[in-house]
Parts: sequence; structure tokens; C-alpha cells
Amino acid sequence: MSDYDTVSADVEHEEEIPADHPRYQDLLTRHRIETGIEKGITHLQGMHAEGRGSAFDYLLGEETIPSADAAERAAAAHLLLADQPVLSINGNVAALVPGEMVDLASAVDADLEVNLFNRTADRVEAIAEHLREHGADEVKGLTADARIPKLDHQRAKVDADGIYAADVVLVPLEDGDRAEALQEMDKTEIVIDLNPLSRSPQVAAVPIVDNIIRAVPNMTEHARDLADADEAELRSIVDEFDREQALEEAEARIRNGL
Ligand code: PTJ
Repeated sequence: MSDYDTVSADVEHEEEIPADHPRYQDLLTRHRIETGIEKGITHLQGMHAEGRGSAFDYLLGEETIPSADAAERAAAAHLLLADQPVLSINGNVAALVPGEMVDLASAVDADLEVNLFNRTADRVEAIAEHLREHGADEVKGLTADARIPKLDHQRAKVDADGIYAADVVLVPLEDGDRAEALQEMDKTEIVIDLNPLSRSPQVAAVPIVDNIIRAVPNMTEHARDLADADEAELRSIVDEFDREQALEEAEARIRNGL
């Protein structure tokens, strides 16, 4: 019997998953989503989303490809240049990278806002509390006193002094029309999604085709690295980033392993 056979099928704590297991990242994300569902943070549909994501990640080689790293650096530059950046949090994001989102918010001085597709008051509160447990001082999204125009579902509910007023918004792990609606509001959108053909990355100024568990810490690292950069340097990073090329390179890696 190999060591890997000793990984319980019913892991209680993520520390039980050996870090050198060949499927470590996949086992870890699955475990975090399951725990999120148990805690009332993640919707059951989040498990389907995770399954879709992990299939694309498998084809990407479960690594941050160079075009994704360039997108993560451009995203960090956009967030540092922003007047009012907001990081949007749904049930999968809260389960997978709560502390990492708090770190990114602090590195770029952004707000965190809960925004849900399957919105209930209990889930919004549970996610806000989970983020506070991971170090967040303030979490937006509970007031929901504004609406994104031309959107007729729960994701339209936003805070007037949060996503509604933001100039740059990070939108991770959602395929949908909110990305298009936010773009119509003239916001700069950064999207994290492992599926480059999904609608959100297709409309984003910065599409990041990478697993969120790698993408967010890497964005924070880039933001810390750029903390002393002047506006001209940040603008040149933003201007040099080619969104079409990033989407094409991700699709080529997924389809052909190139
Ligand atoms: O918490 P709620 O109620 O707001 O609901 C959240 C989910 C994720 C259930 C909802 O937004 C949803 O159904 O999303 P979709 O339409 O399944 O889109 C999720 C996208 O995220 C898919 O394109 C997946 O490929 C992608 N994805 C899943 N896991 C990851 C990912 N991208 C990056 N990293 C991941 N770990």
C-alpha cells in the first residue's frame, strides 16, 4: 500500500491531505468546498462549479501559465491605480481563499463585498462572519442598498458605497451577465475563471485563466512588489497587457497542451 492510500476518503481537516500528493490541489479545493457547504457558506451548486473548474485546471496542467501570470500582474497594477477597488466574494471564493482575499484587499487597499447568485440573508451573514474570522475589518454587501441596472437576479444587489461606486471590480468564479452589466456601468473588470470561453472572462479587461487558489496569492505578491511603483510604471503594465492574447494562450494550452 502506498502512502497515498492512507488519505481518508472522508478528510476532516485539510492538514490530513499530504502536500506531496499528486492530486493535492484538487483534494484541497474539494475539501474546502465541502466544508463551505457544511458551514452554510457555499451553495450546493458551488460543487458543480468546482468540478467544472477542476477539469479545466487539469487540462491547464494545474499551474499558472505565463499569460496568467502577466494577467495577475496587470490586475495588481489596475487595483493599485484604482480610486475605489472592490473584491467581490461569492460562496466558492469564501470557501477557497478567505484569508488570501483579505490579504489582497489589504495589499491594494480594496473593499471586500459579498455578492451572491443564490442570495439569502443567512448566507450573506455567514460569509461576512467567515471573512471577519480570517482578518477582515469591514465587509460590504449586507446593506445592498443599490442595484446594478439591467440585471434581474440577486447578483444585482450591491452596496451603494461598494460595487455600485467602484471603478475597478474583481469578479471571481462566476459565469454570467453581471460581468456584462458591470462593464456597461464603465467599470474595469478583472475576472478569475478557469474557463476562458466563459462569458465573464470574455468581457473582462483582465481575464485571469488560473485557479483562484494560485491566482489570488500571486496577485498579492505582484501588488507588494509594485507597492513603490509610480503611476507611469503601473500604467505601462496595464497598457502592455493584451487580453486577447491571454485568452488565446489559455485556450491553446487547454485544447492542445501548447
Ligand atoms: O455563491 P453563489 O450563490 O454566488 O454561487 C456561486 C456559483 C459558483 C455556484 C455560481 O456563481 C455559479 O454557478 O457559477 P458558474 O456559472 O458555475 O461559474 C463558475 C466558473 O468558475 C466556471 O466557469 C468554472 O470553470 C470556474 N471555476 C470553478 N472553480 C474555479 C474556477 N475558476 C478558478 N478557480 C477555481 N477554483
